[in-house]
Amino acid sequence: MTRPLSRVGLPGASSRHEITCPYCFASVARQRVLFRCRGQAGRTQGCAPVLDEALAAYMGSPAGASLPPVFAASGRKGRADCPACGRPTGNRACPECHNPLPAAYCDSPGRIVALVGAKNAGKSTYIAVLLHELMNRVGTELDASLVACDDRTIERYKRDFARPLLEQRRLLPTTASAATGPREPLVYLLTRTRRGRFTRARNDSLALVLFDTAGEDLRSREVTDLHLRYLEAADAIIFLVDPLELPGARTGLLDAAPVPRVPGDDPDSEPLNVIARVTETLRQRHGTRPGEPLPVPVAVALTKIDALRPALLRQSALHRSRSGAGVLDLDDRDAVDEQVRALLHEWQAGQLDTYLGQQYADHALFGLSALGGIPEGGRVGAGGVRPYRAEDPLLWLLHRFGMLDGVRPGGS
Ligand SMILES: Nc1nc2c(ncn2[C@@H]2O[C@H](COP(=O)(O)OP(=O)(O)OP(=O)(O)O)[C@@H](O)[C@H]2O)c(=O)[nH]1
Ligand SMILES: [Mg+2]
Ligand SMILES: [Zn+2]
Ligand SMILES: [Zn+2]
Repeated sequence: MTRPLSRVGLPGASSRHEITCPYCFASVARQRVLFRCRGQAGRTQGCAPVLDEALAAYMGSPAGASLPPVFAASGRKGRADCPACGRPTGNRACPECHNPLPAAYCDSPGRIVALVGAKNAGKSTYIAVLLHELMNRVGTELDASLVACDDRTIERYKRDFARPLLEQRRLLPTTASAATGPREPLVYLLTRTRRGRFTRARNDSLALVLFDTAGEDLRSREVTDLHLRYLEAADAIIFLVDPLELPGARTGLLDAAPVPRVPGDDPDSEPLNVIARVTETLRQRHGTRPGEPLPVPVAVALTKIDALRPALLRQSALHRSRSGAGVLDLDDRDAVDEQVRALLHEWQAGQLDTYLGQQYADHALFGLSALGGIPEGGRVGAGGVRPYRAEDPLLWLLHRFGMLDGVRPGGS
């Protein structure tokens, strides 16, 4: 049983009547979602595959786009009979791009999380590690399963993220601009079992859509059309900031850390300018007046904190491991938020915090490390990938989405 989540104050979340396609980000009325014939299987008769032109256009090639036909039908309980062959089907497809919309996605509120940050901020590495954490340690802790919604997501996660980084321990290549070819989001269904003391266990589901943007594409105002739609559809934003890019952080870095850029080198890639461009895009969609804060929650995370001198972290909240098990520890949250704010100000990057406070109704600061150590020679450091607090931004967002309780262990 899935329960509709409360959507109080959360914009963009698909309403009861509309869903946002996680592939083309079109907003479509539920009754417009198409069905796709199940085709021939074994000895049962069904429609033969034909070239699906809308899908081929989306994928940029006819390869893999020959499938049994789609058709419109009102459908009952998510099923309809194919008008051509009469076989019942429960397979759904987006009316715009014809990508499969898994039943679970149609039934659960989809939350599109936009992951943005300058070139080299650590976005791709973060996606690889965050998903792995959710499928393993953090998933267990939350009593949650993370399941890919389609085969392409499984394949792409393995090929582009898990195999190179986690198995072969090679750093990921720079993400190619979306202008060079179609790029697809990774679509997962996160299902949490919640056990009340006196109530029956209940499952809450959330479709999690992650899109790995190329920092390159966020440098200019001419963002691609797909990016624009992705940002416009976002229900939450994770904004990654590389502390090595903050000139003021230089003195706080380990000697082994790469030398930070010269300030003013490439103003387009400065964190503040990247977030300002994203913010402008969001403003157009939400139609807010300039002084009015945007309602989309923004998690701002300093990446690569393994490169900071231990002295900086010793007294710090960031130094502790998160204690919560299946809950969001709000005391810890406040302490980390304060700590990162102090670091930003110390590094003359307080502007970033001030700007976010002015533009967004709800932003929170984080510090994390996806790799857990400084890489060497294009490879992950000797100890392997040892993420640290990588899940924090997502836990906060789950809390915001009403899927994770917040507690104050201090009891206030
Ligand atoms: N020390 C340390 N370095 C990291 C970490 N994560 C990423 N890096 C370094 O940052 C580099 C860039 O990481 P990516 O994940 O490719 O960055 P990106 O934001 O996807 O970059 P683009 O695709 O160009 O936009 C990596 O090659 C690593 O050298 C981390 O947790 N710790
Ligand atoms: Mg990348
Ligand atoms: Zn058919
Ligand atoms: Zn679509």
